[in-house]
Amino acid sequence: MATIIILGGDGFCGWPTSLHLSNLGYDVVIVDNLSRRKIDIDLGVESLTPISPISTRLAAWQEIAGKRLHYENLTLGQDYHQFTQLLKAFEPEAVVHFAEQRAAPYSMKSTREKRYTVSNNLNATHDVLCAIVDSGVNAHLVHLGTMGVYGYGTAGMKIPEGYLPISVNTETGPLQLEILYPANPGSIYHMTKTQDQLFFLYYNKNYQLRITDLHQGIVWGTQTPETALDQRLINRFDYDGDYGTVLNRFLMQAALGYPLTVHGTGGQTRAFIHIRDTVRCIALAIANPPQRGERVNIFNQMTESYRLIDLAKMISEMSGTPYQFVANPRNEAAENELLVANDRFLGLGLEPTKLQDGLLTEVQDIARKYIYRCSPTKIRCTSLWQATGTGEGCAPPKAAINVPNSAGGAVSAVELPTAA
Ligand code: USQ
Repeated sequence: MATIIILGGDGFCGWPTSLHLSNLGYDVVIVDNLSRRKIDIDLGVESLTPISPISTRLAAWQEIAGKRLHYENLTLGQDYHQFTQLLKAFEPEAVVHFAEQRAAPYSMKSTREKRYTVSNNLNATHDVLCAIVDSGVNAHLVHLGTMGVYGYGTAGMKIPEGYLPISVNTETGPLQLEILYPANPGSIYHMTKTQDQLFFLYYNKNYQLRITDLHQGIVWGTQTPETALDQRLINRFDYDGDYGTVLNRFLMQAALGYPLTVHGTGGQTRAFIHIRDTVRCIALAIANPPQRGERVNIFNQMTESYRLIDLAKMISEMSGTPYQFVANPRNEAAENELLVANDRFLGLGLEPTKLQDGLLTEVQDIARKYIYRCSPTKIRCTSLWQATGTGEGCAPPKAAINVPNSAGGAVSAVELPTAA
């Protein structure tokens, strides 16, 4: 079967995708410089789930599935020559590109993280495109983009899949056009993804590269059928204020009895997708490539939209843990409506995993199982969007809460916020 190169194949979306594609019969080559693991060390935090070293992961998959994952430790955006050689050696059918710094709060932490996110993400994406042309391979590039390229105001319409039909009044009459939906990034991270879109537009126009850009919503969940096969294959679960995404954070906070941290009014509406659907969408995108000469193929990779306060209430009722409103550290609209077109994946046969499908409990069970690994001091979001922040970020009042130890028996007292 064909070879697929997965850039960022050790990360939260990349690892389960690597296993899923390997399970489908593709020969999978993972390229990853383990930067996500290094950022954990810098931040002094770990995935809630105990992830294995990459060598253990690879050996476990070979033992369990009988399939070999090839691994290369390269830094995209720097190791250009090696990457070009890799493309020539494997002649992949597709290159799946997850190799970008993916956390908005991390990208807003300080000048250092802003500069790292911009240089890492933009150089990586450009080198991937340039190397595909340079090596002469006919690989389809599948890129993990974000719903955040559209911005999170109220659009006043259903957000289309990438392209917006417009009508312009000219001297000779109305002109119908289809343009890229206007970019409206909400963070430095999101800005890099909007810049990626222009790289794609150009390389597609000038070199006829076949490119699919997936505008993904907020991923929730942690395990897929493949990562659940063995403890050594477990996927990461980020809960900290920089990398944890909202739904997983709420579920982890609920497991800890830490009042759920709703930023601002909770009137923000966001698009969501379960990690199981992420990997299925990537497989569908690979199986349905654009033709040479066709414009960049854009999908909205999301399955449902929710208002944050409704999520907080749902999880609070499920768990008995209260929610609290905390000062919003971000610069974002307090409230927005969100309607998103996602017909393209549904048309290709995606059967969406919904919040109501029972998987919330599965995620909560995982959070409960590994809650002893959490550092309560890492839960607060401390990354402020504006240089002159409006105050305390999300630093609510403190109270003692007990965190169970791994044996589930003895407890250790720590300082945690109370509900407002
Ligand atoms: N939020 C809270 N409480 C928290 C954490 C977050 O209310 O404790 C709020 C945020 O203020 C924001 C919303 O939840 O309004 C979403 O935040 P998030 O951290 O879950 O998601 P975001 O920063 O947008 O980024 C994540 C991924 C990113 C992906 C993006 C998809 O980290 O890689 O591109 O989701 S999207 O949001 O659709 O652009």
